[in-house]
Amino acid sequence: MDFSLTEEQKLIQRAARDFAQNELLPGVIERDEKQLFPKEEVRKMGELGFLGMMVNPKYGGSGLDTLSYVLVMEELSKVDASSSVIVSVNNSLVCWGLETFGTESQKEKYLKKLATGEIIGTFCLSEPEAGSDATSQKTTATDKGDHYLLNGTKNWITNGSSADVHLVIAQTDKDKKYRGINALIVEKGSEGFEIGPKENKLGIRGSDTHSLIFNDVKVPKENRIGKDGFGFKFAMKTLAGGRIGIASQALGIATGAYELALKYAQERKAFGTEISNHQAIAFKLADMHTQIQAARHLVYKSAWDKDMGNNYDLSGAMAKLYASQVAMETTIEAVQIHGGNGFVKDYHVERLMRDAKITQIYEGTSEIQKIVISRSILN
Ligand code: COS
Repeated sequence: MDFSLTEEQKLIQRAARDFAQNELLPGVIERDEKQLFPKEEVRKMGELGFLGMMVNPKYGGSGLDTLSYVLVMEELSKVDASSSVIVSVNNSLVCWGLETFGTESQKEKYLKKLATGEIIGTFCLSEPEAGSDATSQKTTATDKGDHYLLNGTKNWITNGSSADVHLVIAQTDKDKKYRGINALIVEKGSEGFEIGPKENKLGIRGSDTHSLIFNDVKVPKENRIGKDGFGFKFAMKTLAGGRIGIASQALGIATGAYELALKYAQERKAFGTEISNHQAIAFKLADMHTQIQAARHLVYKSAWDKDMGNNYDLSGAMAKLYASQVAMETTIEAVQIHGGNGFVKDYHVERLMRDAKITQIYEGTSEIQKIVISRSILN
């Protein structure tokens, strides 16, 4: 058992840390306040290879392992979870899904641009009435011979207005239930495709979250991913890896808040000494550090499972469940340690606390992770 990072992984971690500190930190409060999409920052992350980290270099990717991707997610998320969710969706859901299950021509046409960050993508599964209950798709993809006719609405779509490529899950044959669901590649600008208003969110406010509306959108058959009826399995398999990305985002948020709290506690004085000398604060720091380390082991283990070719449904679900809980608890404590300053935007911890909440919700709520985990241990 070897817990050390390779030299290459350390270099990648350092590059992400520097980028987060130098490029993401300066504008992060303003982007959060005004809900500004980090367009320029995303372009730079594309140049650094962060948008197609695990994609084979022949399709424009960086060809790295999942652990390297996790390390980058962790560093970006310490500072700016809005930027890291863009990275996570593009890498884990869009690029991975296309590279693993797409045809050669789909990879040539879409993956190359997505992996370099020339364009970004979305993953459209959730609907007004199908979030956790993902088999209940109301969006339809009616088979018209050489194309599908897509109708319906998708909700809470990350990168909604900024993406050029959308992976849309829709029901083709209702009688076949989840075996009649397909995954289709839909291009921005297709006739009948409309972007709904931007959501005004509690956290990750720099990422653009929209509803996407499809009215008789013609999608060529060659844009279907996998065989007819593969769409639900495509979504499940893709989300299993996505959960490792969100787990690493949660880990980064927790670590970012902890590091700020640790520094603050060693500077701020009360009752004649730094507050870190008070056991009430020191014990909080001890708990935060321990929980974060435990979360880190779960997250890295799930990445390792994926890289080793092991099944990672269980380890990814456990990593997401636990890391997101740690993110929530740690950020609340970080605000508490900061006292009045914690309630003020300039100190960053209140934003991290707001950002943490979504990690318990998207790409499968904590309750869904418990379904996945309990089914796995009971079967
Ligand atoms: N990998 C591959 N296949 C999977 C899978 C996985 N991780 N999870 C489920 N499947 C397959 C099952 O094997 C089954 O196919 P077969 O009958 O051919 O074996 C099919 O998918 C249906 O699975 P199941 O019967 O378990 O479906 P349920 O309706 O009971 O739902 C959960 C299972 C709850 C786990 C699923 O609906 C889920 O993950 N929901 C949350 C979705 C989500 O994350 N939403 C957030 C939106 S994205 S931000």
